[in-house]
Amino acid sequence: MKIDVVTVFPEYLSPLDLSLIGRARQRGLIDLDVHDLRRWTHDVHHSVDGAPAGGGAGMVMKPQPWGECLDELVFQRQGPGEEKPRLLVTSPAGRPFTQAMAHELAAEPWLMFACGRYEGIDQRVVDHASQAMEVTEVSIGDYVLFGGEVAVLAIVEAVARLVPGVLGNAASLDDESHNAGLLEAPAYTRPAEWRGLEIPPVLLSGDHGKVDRWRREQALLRTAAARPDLLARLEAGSLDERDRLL
Ligand code: 6GU
Repeated sequence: MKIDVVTVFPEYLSPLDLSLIGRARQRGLIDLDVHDLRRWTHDVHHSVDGAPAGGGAGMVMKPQPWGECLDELVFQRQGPGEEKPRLLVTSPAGRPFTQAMAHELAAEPWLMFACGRYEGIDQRVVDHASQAMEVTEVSIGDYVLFGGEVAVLAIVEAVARLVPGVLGNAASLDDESHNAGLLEAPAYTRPAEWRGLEIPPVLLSGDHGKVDRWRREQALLRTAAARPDLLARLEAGSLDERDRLL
């Protein structure tokens, strides 16, 4: 998978060199480039922002550097018949990023992230790019960040671990979908007793049926406590008879 990230703070993306993502890059599973938007400015101050039309606080990113950036990275790089990237524009006003969207993005051959800063990017950048490629404005949650860089770190990590070969143990992905729509049960590892607290004995019983049942109950209890919205959204029929007895 090819990933391009365009930002005014390239060093903000340096964690992508580390750990599992860094290893996936070294192994050629992910081809990731980070670009400095200021490369496509022409004035001495390398300015990328301007006052909002209509007035108001903050600054808006100018369309010109983004336009020239996309011209170079997308249109001039494209051979005949080649695919275009899926463009993701970070914005607190975007579509909420979810595990379902992570799966959707993991199936794309080429992702390009445009990190918005200040009060966002001139809307014409999205409107113009939409004429040539699929553009999705995306948010990672209902809170406001200074810019999209941290959002891109989160999204790239969630997507990369779904790319075949990136995760060492593919079984952990199966486990996740098995638990679809519920939070995970709590996890423990030895010692069996630590500071007077015990691992729930069922987990040490060796009875896999009982362990599965216990995990299912814990997942339901945790979800009801922390995310009642998720329980309400569970597909009809996904709760079985024994769940109903809880
Ligand atoms: Cl993608 N960008 C910004 N600036 N704030 C956010 C966000 C994105 N997602 C949640 N808050």
